[in-house]
Amino acid sequence: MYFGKQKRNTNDRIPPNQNVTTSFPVLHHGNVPNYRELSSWNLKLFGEIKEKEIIFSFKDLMNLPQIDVQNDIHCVTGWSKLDNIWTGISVRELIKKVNLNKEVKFVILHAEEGWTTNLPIEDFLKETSVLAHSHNKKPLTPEHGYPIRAVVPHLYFWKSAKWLRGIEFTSQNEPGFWERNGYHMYGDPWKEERFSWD
Ligand SMILES: Nc1nc2c(c(=O)[nH]1)N[C@H]1C(S)=C(S)[C@@H](COP(=O)(O)O)O[C@H]1N2
Ligand SMILES: [Mo]
Repeated sequence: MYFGKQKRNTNDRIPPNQNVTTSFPVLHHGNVPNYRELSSWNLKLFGEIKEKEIIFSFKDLMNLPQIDVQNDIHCVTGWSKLDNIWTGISVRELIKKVNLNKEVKFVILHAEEGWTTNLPIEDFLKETSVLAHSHNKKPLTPEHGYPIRAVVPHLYFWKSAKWLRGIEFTSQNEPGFWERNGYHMYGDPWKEERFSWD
């Protein structure tokens, strides 16, 4: 599946003040988790949902329908990487397992070490959003988010939480880690929404 902008030429695919790289930079705050095995790993869905919380083991997640999505990613520090193929669980499939309360308007993605990021639920539910376990057909390396990372490619890449452990559904837009430190609450690369004052 290609959900990207294949009809546009390469230049039209690069948001303002971004430079294309063919490498895959590693960028994060904190430590890379070291998982020996995944038996105690889980993903918790919680917040304003009827079930209060739903816990998926790694195996539960891998039994959900898998998709491939191809897209471009844009880091707020100025690099863009084109034509990534991510394989994982479609967020739209995952969400079918949850009964959201009517007031839910946002999600907070929770990663290891308490790192968080916030985004509107409709952005998270786009058909391009995926909980990826593989990049370009290879399992994610520890630095890039093994075993599962979010990929929300139409927003700056800081919204794509590596080492995802929780998805919280909220009615209020609460800033995550970088958002509390001056980054934009939304982060549209086409509008250059880098910092809170942009
Ligand atoms: N858990 C976690 N996820 C994170 C970050 C982080 O600090 N912690 N940094 C974000 C930022 S700023 C970017 S640009 C991308 C980088 O992903 P990469 O290292 O796979 O290129 O991860 C995002 N996801
Ligand atoms: Mo970033």
